[in-house]
Amino acid sequence: MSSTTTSLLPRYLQQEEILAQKCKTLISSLPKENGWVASNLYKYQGFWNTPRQLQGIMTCQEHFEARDSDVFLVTTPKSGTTWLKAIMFTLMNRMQYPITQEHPLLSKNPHDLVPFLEIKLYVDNQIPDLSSLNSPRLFATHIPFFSLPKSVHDSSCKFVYLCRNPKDIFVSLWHFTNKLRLQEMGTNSLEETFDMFCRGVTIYGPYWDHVLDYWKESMENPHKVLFLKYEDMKECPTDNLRSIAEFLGCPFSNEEEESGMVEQILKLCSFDTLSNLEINRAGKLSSGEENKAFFRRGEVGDWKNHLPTEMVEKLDHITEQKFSGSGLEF
Ligand code: PAP
Repeated sequence: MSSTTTSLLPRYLQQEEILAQKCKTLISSLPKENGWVASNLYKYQGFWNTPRQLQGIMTCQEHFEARDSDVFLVTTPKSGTTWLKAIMFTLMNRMQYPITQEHPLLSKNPHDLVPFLEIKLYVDNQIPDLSSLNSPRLFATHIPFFSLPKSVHDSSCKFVYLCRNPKDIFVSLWHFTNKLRLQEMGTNSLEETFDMFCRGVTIYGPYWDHVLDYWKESMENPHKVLFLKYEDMKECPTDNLRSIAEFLGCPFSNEEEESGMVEQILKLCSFDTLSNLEINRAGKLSSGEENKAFFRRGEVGDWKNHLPTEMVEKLDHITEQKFSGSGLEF
């Protein structure tokens, strides 16, 4: 693709051409597969990445300086990142931004309020100055546990990890990536992408390895990693929100409980509220993705409407095998 054509593409579709030489050299030696959207995927430290994402991980591994008070919201893609970003932003900033008509979530997409480290702050070789941010700083990331910057491992920061049933993740990711493809690229077939998902070849995949590394850490260090499931959040959002608040050391006071703050936060962050806002119906992220692509159905079990029995059996079998003995199940 020529550089003129490349510059007309949304940032998320830009490929190897825009990388710094250091990253180009590295990826030339890495295992490679076709990507789901446009670019290739490269396997780095055991996980698959697009070129931009990989460069962002490397830059952030080199330059990010953690603080003990930092909070990381971690997910594997399509686990409910957008929802959890909305919830944690609202929770942690509830003094500064009470729930009024002026609340930032009403005019900004959650991805613009809680930036991803590797695909926003450190993307495209940027090295942001994050030193002036007030503590506790809230960052999001999809980076696998063992690829996190060393300063993060050396600090006593906290992680809230959200995972989701792999069948719903796969269906959500299949829809999402097809939406991001340009019309002339056509859509990926369910079969082809299913095969890749099962082989672990998906952004930040293998899914199971991502989840397991954080799960094990949460078992060993429950004060460091709070491990949540999308399905539990849907079933009992109030309990989960209270757990997040306690884990982060900002539990709801009696007055807040009595004023109905827990319910108000959940209503503001609900799929219905967020997906119907103008900003999320018509806006775009700076990287070019349409905000509405992050709001599809927001339900548990939509896989039943998409996956034939053989796919369900195969995915269940892989999940049972991978999670066997870990205590984690769906
Ligand atoms: P990301 O990891 O790429 O940022 P993420 O937000 O995890 O994406 O995935 C979007 C999924 O969360 C979508 O699921 P679906 O395809 O099964 O519908 C989206 O609908 C769902 N989602 C977005 N916002 C909410 C919300 N407020 N409540 C519940 N689910 C939500």
